[in-house]
Amino acid sequence: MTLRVAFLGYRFMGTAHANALARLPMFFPDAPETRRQVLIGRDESALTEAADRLGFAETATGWREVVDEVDVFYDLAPNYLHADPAIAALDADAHVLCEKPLAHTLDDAERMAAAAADSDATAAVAFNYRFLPAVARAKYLVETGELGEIRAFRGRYLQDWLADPTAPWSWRTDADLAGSGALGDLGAHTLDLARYLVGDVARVSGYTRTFVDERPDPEGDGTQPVTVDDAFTAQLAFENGATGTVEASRVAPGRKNDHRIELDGTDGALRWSLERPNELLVRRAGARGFERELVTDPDDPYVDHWWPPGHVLGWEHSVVHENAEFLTAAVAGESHDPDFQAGLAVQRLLDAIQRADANGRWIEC
Ligand code: SOE
Repeated sequence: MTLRVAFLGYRFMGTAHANALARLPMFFPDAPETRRQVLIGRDESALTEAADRLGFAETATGWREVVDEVDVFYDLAPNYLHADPAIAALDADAHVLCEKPLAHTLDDAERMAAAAADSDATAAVAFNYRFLPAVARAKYLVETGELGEIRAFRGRYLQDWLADPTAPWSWRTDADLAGSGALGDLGAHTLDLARYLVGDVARVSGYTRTFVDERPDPEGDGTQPVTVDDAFTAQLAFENGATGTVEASRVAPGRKNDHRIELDGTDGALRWSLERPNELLVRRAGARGFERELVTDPDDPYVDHWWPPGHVLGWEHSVVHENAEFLTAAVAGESHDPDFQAGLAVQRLLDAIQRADANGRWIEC
């Protein structure tokens, strides 16, 4: 059976997911077959150009009429457009992959998780960094006890595309449309990895800052207010007693897409950075320091699908792997990990960090 797929949205992540669907038959021949059926957007001429480029058969300017016509619905729209389309698609029994963060508000995330729990369809939230070979290997090292009991998580995600105060206003800088700034856009990924690798979080602190409070209006001569954070820091207290620190910024000069995580355990430690995505630095029991492990062997997660040993993989591949896992789970009638419950758990952390900041105290999660 060929799955009919619709995408809501066709910019960065629309291109990334269309690329993933195009790669699957070549590199993951066991993954379900898909047809890129309908591309949904508002601007008809941009939509037609994108549909041609991304390989979609049809276009539509509204999502309501499409959800009943497809088997799989990808919500790649701005955050405020996640809840209603995704819920309608699940109600129509379409499988849903929704970009992160799950929603722009905790209320919407709760509605989405409830709709997913009531539906037989598979609901996935796109925390794609889990599907990089090095991160999957880190999970394996934690689960097999190589690091011992995890005592500390450190994560940070830094970018600089808003460091320039003349960088334009967009939906990503507006709280009503995005929910939050660096916190939800970048921190959501890191918080998901914290939960994935260490476990549930019991309480958080939080500090958010907006350094540039208005930006040029891309459609006019004036400016628009910035109502989200440019940067945040937070402390996490995990339920298992581990400590955690998380930081993200979109105003960190020279940092293009610098996502790092570190774990300390009783028997070992590890460090990973997206700037060197194929390397894990691992300190094993008894060693003096960290050793560099290249995660590019055929027995490393996903690597056997691609090139001979040492022919490195990158960010793009994480999205291909994520799609292979999601579509396989959907056809098998199984849940995908991370699902909407995992998206909701991260949304609760985003909300708690904002409340911790507003109240100047730790918040129980
Ligand atoms: C923001 O700049 C962004 O595109 C995020 O939205 C993505 O989730 C991240 O992977 C890269 O940066």
